[in-house]
Amino acid sequence: MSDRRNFIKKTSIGIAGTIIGSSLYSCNSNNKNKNSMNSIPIVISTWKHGFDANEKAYQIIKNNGSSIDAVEEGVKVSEADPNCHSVGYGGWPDRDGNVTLDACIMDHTGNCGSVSFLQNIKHPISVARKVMDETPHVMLSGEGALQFALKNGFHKEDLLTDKARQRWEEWLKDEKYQPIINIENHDTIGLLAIDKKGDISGACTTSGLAWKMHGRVGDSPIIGAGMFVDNEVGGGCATGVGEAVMKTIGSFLIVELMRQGATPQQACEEGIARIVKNQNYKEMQIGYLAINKKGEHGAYAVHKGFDYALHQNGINKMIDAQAYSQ
Ligand code: SD4
Repeated sequence: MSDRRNFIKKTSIGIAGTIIGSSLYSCNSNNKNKNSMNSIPIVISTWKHGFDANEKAYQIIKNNGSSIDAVEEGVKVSEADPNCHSVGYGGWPDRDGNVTLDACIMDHTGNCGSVSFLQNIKHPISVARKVMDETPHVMLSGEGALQFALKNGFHKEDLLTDKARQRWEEWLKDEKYQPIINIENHDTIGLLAIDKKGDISGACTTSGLAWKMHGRVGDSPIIGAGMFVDNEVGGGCATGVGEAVMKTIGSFLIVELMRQGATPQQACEEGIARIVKNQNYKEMQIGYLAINKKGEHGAYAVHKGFDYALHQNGINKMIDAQAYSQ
């Protein structure tokens, strides 16, 4: 027992060192987000369209529903919205004109499911949920994910809207692949929720970066990169250039930092610090959200312009995240 105590003590000191170190990279390092309260239930999600997703998720929780149902139904609102250009129906396509979708979901027991490179299915998050609930696997991809979806009652649909097709045709004129900060990649939804019982779940769903190579998969369906929850600790989710998040396993990192005592805000700032340390952050946006078991939250981005929706104490509101680069 005393050995274990010593181990925990040493580990905490190690991690505290890491957090202090992060302030070298992150000039805005705060212990706590000024909008953070410790109260549950809570629903939090990325970007403006998160507002409507939060409404749906909170309704479910308010009516004594579970966080796993809340996160799935919440992000489905964005998946069905043709004006969300990085999620589901209406998403900008890859460089060959295909809308390809990535999604993952995780519940309070650590169970999770995911789909990647899925085409023609409007609600990839629900296919991910089916993978979680009804298969021995975590992740299905491409044609296999599509066949699984069709066998489970999902229908094929054309997800490329006229607007997305026009935008793609414009892009074809000079075929320049360069994600634009807060513009091309501003729509992925990551949503985290704690229900009345205190159980934490998360979901993340996207059509990925516009004009990506055909077959490219980002962070959003990767458990631990695009999203991760641990019911003892909290949850994290990511938006932005997925390659940067995958290289640092961002959401898992955030949850592990909170496990060792970081506040959600410190954890998000350290997540961004790990990215800006080694990567050309000037050209890309990444935003993180985190919640802990108490219902406190954190948010941080590489650049200004990342906002998120917070539903807590019965009020749903938009908040601008702080950023590393001013
Ligand atoms: C991706 N992370 O595919 C996603 C894109 C995104 O807001 O988050 N857009 O890399």
